[in-house]
Amino acid sequence: MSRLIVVSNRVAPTQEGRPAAGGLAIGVLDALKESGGVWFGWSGETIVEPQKPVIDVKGKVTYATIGLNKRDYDQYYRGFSNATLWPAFHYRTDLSRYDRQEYSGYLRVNAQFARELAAMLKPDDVIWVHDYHLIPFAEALRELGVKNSIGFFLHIPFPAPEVFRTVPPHDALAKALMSYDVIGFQTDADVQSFQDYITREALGTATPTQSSDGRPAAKLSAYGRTARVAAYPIGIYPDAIAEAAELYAERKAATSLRDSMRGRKLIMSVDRLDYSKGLAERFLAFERLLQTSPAFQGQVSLLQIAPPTRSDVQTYQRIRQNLEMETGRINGRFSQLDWSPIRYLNRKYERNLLMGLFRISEVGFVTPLRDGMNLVAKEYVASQDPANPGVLVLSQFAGAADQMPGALVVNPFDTAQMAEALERALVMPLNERQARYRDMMGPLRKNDLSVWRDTFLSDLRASKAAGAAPGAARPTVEPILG
Ligand code: GDG
Repeated sequence: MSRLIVVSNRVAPTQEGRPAAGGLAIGVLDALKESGGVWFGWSGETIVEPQKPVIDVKGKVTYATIGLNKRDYDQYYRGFSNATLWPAFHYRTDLSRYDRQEYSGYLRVNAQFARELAAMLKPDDVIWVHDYHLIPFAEALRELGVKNSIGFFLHIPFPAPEVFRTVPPHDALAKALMSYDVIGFQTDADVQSFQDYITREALGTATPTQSSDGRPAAKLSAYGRTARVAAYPIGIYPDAIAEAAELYAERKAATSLRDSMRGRKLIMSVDRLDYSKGLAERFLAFERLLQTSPAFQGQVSLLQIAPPTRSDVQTYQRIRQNLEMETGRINGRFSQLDWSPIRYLNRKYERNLLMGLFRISEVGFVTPLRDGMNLVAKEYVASQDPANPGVLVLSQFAGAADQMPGALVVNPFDTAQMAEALERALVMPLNERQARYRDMMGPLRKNDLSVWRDTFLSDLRASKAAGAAPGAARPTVEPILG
């Protein structure tokens, strides 16, 4: 089998089993180990002197990581990726800013990464690029003469064309995406949005076709290029999570939380501290529950774990201040001498422990305003005790909503509806909770993380057989994006 080259902004920790290694890292690593290959990306470090990629070989997998200088970090990562694309793709056009210099930096880093990777490629390598930081990566490789199959998976939503058009270089970004052979999205709605842009704005064409496993896909043509697009909803390994949850629910950290609840019920949320996750709206819904159904006062707490991310981006500092204020206000309003309604923990926890905490909580409250998929929703369900499962309250704007038929689905902009769903979840009879849990575990097992990875990779490998001519991966021209 040809080698797999994975390219992502951050490369997962090279030591397996470390708490930081999330599901995605594990899923991608399995594939790399099977076929052998390279994982290439930013090291997470900012550097002063330019450097070549640092190579770390572990068995069949080579990790190649490269530092970014301060200007590249500011323009490519903090700027265009996280202050333009991330908010716009999550429908927060009010928070999305555009700066030409940052966009140039974004193109420059993509071109630099492409040059470094091109030097490492073999002609039949299959390249899988991840996420919004790297949209122009294939185009930059093609400009260097690379002819290998290149696929792209977008982990975040692809917005409706009207919203995408608010990003000034939308046309260049869509054209760059069309340099990939296969473009994968989380949901059918994301595929449709991209297809709508290509057919309506770029005046391209879309022909229905099928994925290698018979699922619907489309062949898009525009800008003189052709690409296949389809939805590949990312999954988890539910049985491994269930096992970890069972074990960690009995560890000291989880049992002391349970003891501290003294028979009260627990609603639990875990999110990176991000405005797309709807934390403030969620706190308001919980406040409303306490206000409209006072019997719950003193009887239920909301545990919100929110590790900070991108804390040097200004909008992230503002959301943190706002949440601290809301927590203080709500706790000040309702706390009793021996009970406070919200426990807000602004730090990271070991992943397995989170699964244990999910297991001992009665409600999983997952209400992003927009989310590509949302793995926490899936992890919450997989962590439950089948004999006494908790209830998932889930936003209709998470990609996961399509796949979680047993969830209480809510609109995160409707505070009253969220409060009602919380109440319903807190009093739901055991037989209904069990039925809802079973309705979700079946699909979670059937579409686990290996299905996501294998269907994407088999479509990518098939795309080569279907047309793209294999060629030498030798740089033939200088990149124009210097
Ligand atoms: C992007 C898209 C899409 C959370 N806190 C801690 C911790 N986590 C883990 C969770 C979960 C992961 O991080 C978060 O994944 P999500 O899917 O919920 O959200 P994003 O980080 O925004 O991910 C999203 C995803 O990519 C995959 O395609 O689903 O839509 O936005 O696994 O458990 N892990 C540890 N400590 C924490 O405190 N170790």
